[in-house]
Amino acid sequence: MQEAVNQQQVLDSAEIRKDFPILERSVQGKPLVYLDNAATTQKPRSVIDAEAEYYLKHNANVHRGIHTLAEEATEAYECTRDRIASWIGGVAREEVIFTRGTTEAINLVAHSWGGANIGKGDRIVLTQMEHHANLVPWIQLAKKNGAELAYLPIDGEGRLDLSSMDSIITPNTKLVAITQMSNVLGTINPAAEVAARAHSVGAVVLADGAQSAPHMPVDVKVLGVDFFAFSGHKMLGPTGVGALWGRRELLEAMEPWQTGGEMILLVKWDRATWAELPHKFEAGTPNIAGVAAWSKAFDYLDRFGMDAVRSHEVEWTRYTMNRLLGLGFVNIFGPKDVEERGSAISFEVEGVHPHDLAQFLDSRGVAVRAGHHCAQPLTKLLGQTSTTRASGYLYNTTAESDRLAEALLEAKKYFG
Ligand code: 7TS
Repeated sequence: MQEAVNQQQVLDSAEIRKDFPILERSVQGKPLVYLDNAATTQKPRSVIDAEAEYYLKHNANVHRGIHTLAEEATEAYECTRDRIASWIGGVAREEVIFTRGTTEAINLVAHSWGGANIGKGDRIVLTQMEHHANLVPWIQLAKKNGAELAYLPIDGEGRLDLSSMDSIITPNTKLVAITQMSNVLGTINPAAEVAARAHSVGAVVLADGAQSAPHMPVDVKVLGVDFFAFSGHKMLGPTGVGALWGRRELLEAMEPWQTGGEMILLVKWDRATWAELPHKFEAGTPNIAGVAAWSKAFDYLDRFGMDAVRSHEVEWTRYTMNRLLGLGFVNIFGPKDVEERGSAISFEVEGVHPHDLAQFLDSRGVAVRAGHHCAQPLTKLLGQTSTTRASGYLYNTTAESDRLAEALLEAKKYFG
């Protein structure tokens, strides 16, 4: 898979799989069917090699030493920042802050922007389908600063119900934080529409892109949001790296969240001033190897283009949902129309507990996730304590969906 592929071409998953060494392994004596991509994706050899190559040839700390290795390390690290800046719609590189992932990016905004701008009587609006990463930081902030929380509801098919949006996003709303794609329901949210309403009352908008950035084209300017958070490990990159994009005026006005080395301009015994963006928000030694290798994940996805990745997943999701529904005992949560959703398919099998089911599927080599998927209030709203989730990516084939369906049939017989 060395040459650029025509972006219109449907992806050749069989060929793509050859770039992912882990997909060749067996689990419980069966060829692995990896369908836990919403939790984390597998890595192509180019990403794995880049991380090793960094340690083998370039390892040094960034932004400090005036020696060749330090310059190479800094260049590799900063090169990924440029990559991200263009990848999310051509923003300024200074507006891209490296974090450990989506969770840390949202915590940064909650502490640094929220702590200073959300006070008593102010409102924070979220949706009923948020991952805990875009829920708990706001619960904590609301508690600390005396703000109130309100939620945009979901309809019976797990789509955002915007009919009451104007009465929920009130003039005292200071922040609207929504996921662009649900990790449980798969729902793709009309973030731009919500952002427009939020801005009309002067609120700031954060989009959680943990599930959207890996699976569809993202342009933060088209979305019209003010902050955008996402993770490297859900898009073929290493674990422990992620990014926050924020509008420059907001970032410049914010106090740093973490303080220490790398982020200062001047330090006296009793005070300190801060470095320019983005360094103000990057205290301490970052995951340099991870950031350097993340750029290879962008290279990999760019061979196909995100339109092609999205098209592949729409077809894979359509096939998989039809296959599961065809079994007659599977109930899928979230939108039925594949154009309205991503490839995370959460479901219940009548009479079988999700944990038992996941364990049974594992015995057949099929990796899925069972649980509340870090969205406890949503899972409860769906009337469940947990669900089973199969989630696909560009290397998943319909033959694997058949393996999933066959294993579900066996499980139903076994437990039924
Ligand atoms: N937001 C959403 C929508 C997510 O799906 C996740 C992770 C996060 C935020 C947090 O990302 P992190 O990289 O900081 O951990 N979602 C999942 C999942 O669905 N199963 O495992 C992790």
